[in-house]
Amino acid sequence: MENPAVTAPAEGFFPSFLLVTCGTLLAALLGAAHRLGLFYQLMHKACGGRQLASWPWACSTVSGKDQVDETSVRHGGENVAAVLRAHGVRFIFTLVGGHISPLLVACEKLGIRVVDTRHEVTAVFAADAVARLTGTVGVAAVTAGPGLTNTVTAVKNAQVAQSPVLLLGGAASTLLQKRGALQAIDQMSLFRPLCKFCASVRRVRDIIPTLRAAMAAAQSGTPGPVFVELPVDVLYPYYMVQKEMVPAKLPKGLMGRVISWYLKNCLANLFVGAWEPQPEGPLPLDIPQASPQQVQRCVEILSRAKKPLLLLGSQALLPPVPADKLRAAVETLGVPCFLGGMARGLLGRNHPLHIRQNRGAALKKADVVLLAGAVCDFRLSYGRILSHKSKIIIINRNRDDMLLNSDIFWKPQEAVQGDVASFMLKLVEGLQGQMWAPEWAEELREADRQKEQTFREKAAMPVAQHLNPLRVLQLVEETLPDNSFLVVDGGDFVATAAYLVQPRGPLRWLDPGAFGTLGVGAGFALGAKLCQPDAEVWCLFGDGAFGYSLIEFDTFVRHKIPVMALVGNDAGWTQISREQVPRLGSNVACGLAYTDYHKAAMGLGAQGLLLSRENEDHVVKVLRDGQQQCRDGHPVVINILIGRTDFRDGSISV
Ligand SMILES: Cc1ncc(C[n+]2csc(CCOP(=O)(O)OP(=O)(O)O)c2C)c(N)n1
Ligand SMILES: [Mg+2]
Repeated sequence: MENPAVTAPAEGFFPSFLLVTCGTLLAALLGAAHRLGLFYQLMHKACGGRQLASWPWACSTVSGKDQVDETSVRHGGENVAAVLRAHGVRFIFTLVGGHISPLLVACEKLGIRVVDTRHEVTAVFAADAVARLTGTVGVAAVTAGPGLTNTVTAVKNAQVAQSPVLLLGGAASTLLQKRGALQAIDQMSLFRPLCKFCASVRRVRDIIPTLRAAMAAAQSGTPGPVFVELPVDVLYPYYMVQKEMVPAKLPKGLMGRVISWYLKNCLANLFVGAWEPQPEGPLPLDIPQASPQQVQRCVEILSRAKKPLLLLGSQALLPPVPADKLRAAVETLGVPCFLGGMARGLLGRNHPLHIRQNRGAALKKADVVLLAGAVCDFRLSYGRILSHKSKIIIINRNRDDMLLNSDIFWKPQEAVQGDVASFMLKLVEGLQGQMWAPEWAEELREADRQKEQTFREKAAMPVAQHLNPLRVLQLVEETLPDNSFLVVDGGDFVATAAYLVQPRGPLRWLDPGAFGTLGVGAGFALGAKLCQPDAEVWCLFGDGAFGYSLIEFDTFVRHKIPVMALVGNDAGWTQISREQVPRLGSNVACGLAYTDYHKAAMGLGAQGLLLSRENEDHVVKVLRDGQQQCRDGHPVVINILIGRTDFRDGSISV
C-alpha cells in the first residue's frame, strides 16, 4: 500500500520548484530591464513621429519632443544650472576639473557667477558663508576624487554649524565606476556621514528632481550640507558620451553583439527623457514648529520669573524669520540676553539688553534660563554651567542637540523641538505687556562695566615687544564701520577680539562655529563680500590661521573682491603654546616666524601694510589707510606684530 505521506510531497515538489525558479528568473529579468531603463524607454517610445535615432528604442520626433536626440548638443550641466537659477542661486564656488566643466559653463551662461578659488576647501567655506548670510543654500562644485576629498573639512564644518550647503561633485562615468577610472573613489561612502542627503545621479533626466530634493533637504529640519554626485556621462552632451562609451569598432561574434547592445542601451537610458520639461523651482521645506501648548507652558514659566536670562545661539538666525523681526521680538521681550555664534550682533553695538561678560555668574543667579538655539556642549560646560535652581527652557530644531547632556549635568523644565525664531515671536506675543524689574538687567550691566574696565587696564599695559593686542583690538573696535562684516579665524588673537570687538548688526559676525576649524577666513570673507558688495569685510586672523588663507588673496585680486585682513602676528600658534609650554615643558611645533605677510600679499597683487612698534601711534591711521585701499578696490593685508599678554591665561583649548 502506498504511503500518501511519502508520495504527496514528491508529486508537488517539481511544479513548485519550477514555479519558484521561473518566478525568480522573471523577477531577475524584470529587475535587469528596470535597471537598464527598458521600461522607461518603452513608455517613451509612444512619442510618435518620425524616428531620428538609429536604434529602435531611441525615439525622437521632428517636433523636437525628443526622447534621445543623438544630434543634440545639450548637456546635463544645463539642467544643473537651470535648477540653481530657479532656486535663486547667484554664486557657485569651485576649483575646476574636467569632470564638472559642463555645469560651470552652463552656470556662467545663465548668469550665475562662477568664482574659482585656489583650494576646494575655500570654495565650500565660501558657500557656507553665503548660506549663513542669505538664508538660502550656498553652492560649491568640485571635481571628482581629490577635489572632493579636499572639501571634507569644510563640509564637516558646515554640518557642525548646521549650514545648508550644496556640494556638487564630479565622478567617473556611470559605466566606469569601480573599474579604475581617473580620480575614481567611493565618494558616496565618504560623504554619507557628513551630509544629510547624498545622491549619485545616474541619468540626465534625474538631475533636476535630485537637485530639488537636495536643496529642500539642506534647509529642512536641522539644516546642513548635502552632496550630489554627477558622473561625467550625465553632464556631457550625447555625442561626446557616445564617443567615449561605445567603441567605434564593435567586437565580432555573439559576445560582441551583447556588449554592444548593452552599451548602446546604457547610453539610451542615460539620455532618454533628458530634455523633457520638468519643474525646477524649490520644493516646500519641512521646518519643525513648537505647538501652541508648548509655547503656552513657556509663557507661564517666564511670566513668573524674577530674573530671566536669554541665551540666543546660531539657530535663532535661521530663516524663515528675518533677523530684524527677531531683533524686534527680543527687544519687546525685554529679557537680558547673551548672544553666541551667528546670533552675535543681533542687537547691534552697546544695546542695554545685551550682556557680554560674566555669563557663568549670570547663569547662576537667573531663575529662568531660555536656551534659544544654544546647546549644552563644551560652550556651556556640557550643561554644568547651569544652576540646578534655575528653570531651563530649551528650544532647538534638533532633538539630539536639544537634549545633549540633559539628565546628566542639567535638566530642562521645557524642551521644545522647533524653529527658534518662530518660537520667540510666539512667546513674545504670549507675554505681551510683561515687564521685569529693571534691577536685574542693571545688575548684569554693572558687572559688564566692571569687567570691561579690567580690559581697558590690560590694554594700557606695556608688553615686552611689539604691540599690545588688546590695545590694537580696542582701536579696531573704535574704527570699525557700521556696515562692516567681521570674519574671525585664529586662536588667542581672535578669541580676545570676541571680548573687545562688537559686530555692528545681525549676521555680521562669521566664525567657524563649534567645529573650531582654522582656515575658514578666506572662504568666509569671499562669500560675505559677494553677498554684500557695499559692506566692508574685516577679517581678523591669527598668523597661524592666516597661512591657510594667504593664497586666496590671489582669488581676491583676480575676482576683484576687496576685503581687509588684520593679521595678529605673534609668530606662533599661541593658543596651543600658552598651555603646552607650562604643562608639558616644550614649545615644539608651536613656533612660527614674524613673517612678512603683508609682503607676501603684495606678491599676490594685494596691498600690504605693516603695524609695529615703529608706527604704534598710528594704528588708527594705518587701519584707515587699509580701509581706503579697500574702497579703491584692492584686497588688503595689515600685518600687525603683537606681543604677549596674560589676557587668555587659563582658557582651555582642548
Ligand atoms: C584646522 C585646525 N588645525 C589645528 C587646530 C588647533 N588650533 C586651535 S587654535 C590654534 C592656534 C592658532 O594660532 P594662530 O592662528 O596664530 O592664533 P593665535 O592663537 O596665535 O592668536 C591651533 C593650532 C584647529 N583648531 N584647526
Ligand atoms: Mg599666532
